[in-house]
Amino acid sequence: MADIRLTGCSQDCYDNCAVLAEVENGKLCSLRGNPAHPQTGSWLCAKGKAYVERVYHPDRILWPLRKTASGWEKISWEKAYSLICCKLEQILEQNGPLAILHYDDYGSSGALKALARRFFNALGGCTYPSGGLCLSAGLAAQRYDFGGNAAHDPEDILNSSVIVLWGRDPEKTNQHLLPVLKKAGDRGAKLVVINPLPVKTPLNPVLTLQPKPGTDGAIALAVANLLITWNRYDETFIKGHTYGFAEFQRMVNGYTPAWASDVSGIPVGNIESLACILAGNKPASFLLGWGLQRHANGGQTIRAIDALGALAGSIGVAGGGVNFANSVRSWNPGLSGAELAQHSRHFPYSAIADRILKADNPPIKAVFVTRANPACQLPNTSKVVEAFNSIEFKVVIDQFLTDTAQLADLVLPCTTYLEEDNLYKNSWHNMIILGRKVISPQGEAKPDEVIFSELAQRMGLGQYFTRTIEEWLEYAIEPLKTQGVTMERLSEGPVRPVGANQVAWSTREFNTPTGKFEFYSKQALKDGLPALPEYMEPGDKVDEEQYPLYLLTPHSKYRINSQFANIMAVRTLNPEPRLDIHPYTAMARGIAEGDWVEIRSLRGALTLKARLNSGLRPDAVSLEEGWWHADGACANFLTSDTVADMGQGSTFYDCRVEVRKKP
Ligand SMILES: Nc1nc2c(c(=O)[nH]1)N[C@H]1C(S)=C(S)[C@@H](COP(=O)(O)OP(=O)(O)OC[C@H]3O[C@@H](n4cnc5c(=O)[nH]c(N)nc54)[C@H](O)[C@@H]3O)O[C@H]1N2
Ligand SMILES: Nc1nc2c(c(=O)[nH]1)N[C@H]1C(S)=C(S)[C@@H](COP(=O)(O)OP(=O)(O)OC[C@H]3O[C@@H](n4cnc5c(=O)[nH]c(N)nc54)[C@H](O)[C@@H]3O)O[C@H]1N2
Ligand code: SF4
Ligand SMILES: [Mo]
Repeated sequence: MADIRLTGCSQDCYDNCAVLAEVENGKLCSLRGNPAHPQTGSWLCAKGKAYVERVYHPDRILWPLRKTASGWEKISWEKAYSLICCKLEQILEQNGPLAILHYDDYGSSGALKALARRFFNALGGCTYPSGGLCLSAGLAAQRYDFGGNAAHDPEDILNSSVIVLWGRDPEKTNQHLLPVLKKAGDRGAKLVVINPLPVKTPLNPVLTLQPKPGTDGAIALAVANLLITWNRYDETFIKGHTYGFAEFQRMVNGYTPAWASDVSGIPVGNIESLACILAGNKPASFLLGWGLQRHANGGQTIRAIDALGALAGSIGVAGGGVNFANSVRSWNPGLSGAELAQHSRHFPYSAIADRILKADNPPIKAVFVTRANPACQLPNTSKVVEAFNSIEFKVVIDQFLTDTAQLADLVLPCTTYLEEDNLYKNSWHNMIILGRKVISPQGEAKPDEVIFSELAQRMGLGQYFTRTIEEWLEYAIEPLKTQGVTMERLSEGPVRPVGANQVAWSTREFNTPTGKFEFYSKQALKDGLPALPEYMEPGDKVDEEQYPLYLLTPHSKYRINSQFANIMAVRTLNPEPRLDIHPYTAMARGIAEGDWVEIRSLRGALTLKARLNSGLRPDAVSLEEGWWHADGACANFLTSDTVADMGQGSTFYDCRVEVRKKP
C-alpha cells in the first residue's frame, strides 16, 4: 500500500508549493500538490513532478568525490572531512578566516540551510557575497519608500479593478498565479501587461506596452505627471500619509509623455491610455516581477513605480498594492550565528569574480559553494571561471556535477528536499510549510546542515552545533510561535500565520523615518542616491552601432535557473536552446528560422539556433538563462557584472548585443 506523506517543494520559486508524496516500500512513486494549500491546490508544475526522476537520476552524486589527474575519485566522508579540516587549518593559520569564501545562494530555500553560514561564522567570520542576483535592488527601493517589504495576499487581486503585470511572466515563473488571474478576470478585472517580451495570460490584456528594457521608470513618471495634471490622483492618501509630494510634483513636471515616449519607445497615446486606465479603474494592483529591476537603474525604477502606485490610490487598500515581495517574516536569525563572527568581508554577488581576482590582504584561498551554481548563474561567466580557477581549494556541495562542481577539487553529495527535514516560506504567499523527509537519502548523500555539523565537530566547533535537527526546526520557528506557527500545527499541513497580511500597509503607518510613504527619501540621499525617484538611464555602456540589440535572459518555464536542465521529463518539453529574434531583425541579417547564429556582447559570444518570434520588440532578442555550459548557450557568457544602483543588485538585463548569421 502506498503511503501519502506531507512535504514542501524546496525551490526558490514564487509558488513554494505544499507537496503530497506517494511512497511505496520506501520508494518515491509520485508527487502532487497538497490541496490544503490555497495557492498550490492539487497540482504541481512539470519540474515539481519531475523530482521523482531527479531523486533517482543516474547522474546524481552519491558519495564524496575528489578530483585527480585521471578524473573523479570516490572517497569516504571521513577522508573528505580530513582533507577539508587540514586545508582549513592551514589557511586559518597562514591567511586568517577572511581568505575563505562561502558562496551560498537559494538553490534550496530550506530554513536549516543557514547552518552552513553558521559554520563559517563560527570559524571567525569569512568572506561572503552581499546584495543579490535576484531581487535586492527592488527590496532596497521599497525600504526607502515604505520602510519594508510587504505585499498583498495572492487572493487579494480578486478585489482589483485593474491588474498591472509589470515585468512579470507568471506563465513561466509563477504558474499558480494563473488561476487567480483567471478568477479576477471573471470578476471583471482588467489586465495591463508591461514587458518587452510577449507574455501569455489567461485573460486578454486591455493594454500591452513593450518598452525598451530598463526604461519603465520613464513611463511611470510620465503617467504620474498625467494623473497630477488631470487632478486624478488620490489626494487624501497624498495629504495624510506621504512625505515629499511637493518635491515629487515639481520633478515630474519635466517628465512629459513626449519625453517618456522618446526614452521608452512607447507611443504617447499608449502612455496616456495607461494613465486613463489608472484614473478610471480603482483599485489597481501592481504585480511587479524581478526581471524589471535587474538593470543598473533597477532600484530607481521600482521607486518610480511605487510613487505611481501611491498616486493611483493603490496603497493600503484591498485590491491594490505595489506588490514586489512579501518578505515580512524571518526564521530565527540566530540560525546563521552572525554573532559568532569577529569580522567578515563582503563582495557583491554580481561583481564577485572581479573582487576575487583583485582580493589582497588576504587573497581568497578556498571557496565553499552551497546551493548555488555560480559558474552558470553569475554574470560574465568567463571572468567567473577565471576567478574560480585562481582559487587553490574549491569545495562544492550539490546533487549533480554542475558547471561549478566541474571546477571543484572536492564535491560533496547533498540530499534533495525529499530526503531531509526542513521548513519553507516565501515572498509571494503567506503560508509556512514543514517539509518532511519522505524517503531515505540516496547513496551517501547528507543534508548540508548535517555536513556542516559534522565538520564543526572535527574543527573543534562542536559547541555551536549541539542541537538535533528536530531541535533546530523548533529553534527556526521561535519568532513565529506568537503567530500560531508550531511544529504540531505544521505537521498537519501548511500554516497561515495569525495576522498575515491580506492587504499590505493597511494601517497606512510606514516604517520610514517620517512614518509616511516617502516620495522624498533623506535616507536614499545619505546613501549617495537621489532623494527622489528621478529617471536614471539603464546601462550597458557600449557603442550602440556595434551592439544595437537588447538581450534579455529571462527565467525558463522548464528550469529553475540551471536546475532541471538535465532532467528528461522536463528537457523533452524544451530540448535545445534558442535565440528568440523578431522576423524583421532576422530578415535584416539574412537569418531564417532554425539558422545557426552568433550572438556577441562586450563580454563574449555564443553560437545557437534562431527562433523567429514576432511577439517581442524588434530591437530585443531573448535567450532563456540556465542552460549549462555543455549546452553551448549559457547566457551569462554575454551578461554584465556591473552592480545595480541599490541593494548591490544585478544587471543581467542591461546587455547590448549584435547577432549575425553563422556562415
Ligand atoms: N519556472 C521557473 N520559475 C521560477 C524560476 C525559474 O528559473 N523558472 N526562478 C525563480 C527565481 S530565482 C526568480 S528570481 C523568479 C523570477 O521571476 P521573474 O522576475 O518573474 O522572472 P524574470 O524572467 O527574471 O523576469 C520577468 C520578466 O521581466 C521582463 N523584463 C526584463 N527587463 C524588463 C524591463 O526592463 N522592463 C519590463 N517591463 N520587463 C522586463 C522579462 O521579459 C521577463 O518576462 O522566478 C522564480 N520562479
Ligand atoms: N542571465 C541571467 N542569469 C541569472 C538570472 C537571470 O535572470 N538571467 N537570474 C538570477 C537569479 S534571480 C538567481 S536567484 C540566480 C540563481 O543562481 P543559483 O542559485 O546559483 O542557481 P541554481 O541554478 O538554482 O543553482 C542552485 C544549485 O543548488 C543545488 N541544490 C539544490 N538543493 C540544494 C541543497 O539543499 N543543498 C545544496 N548544497 N545544493 C542544492 C542545485 O542542484 C543547483 O545546482 O541566478 C541568477 N542568474
Ligand atoms: S518548482 Fe515552483 S511551481 Fe513547481 S512544484 Fe516547485 S514550488 Fe511549485
Ligand atoms: Mo532569483
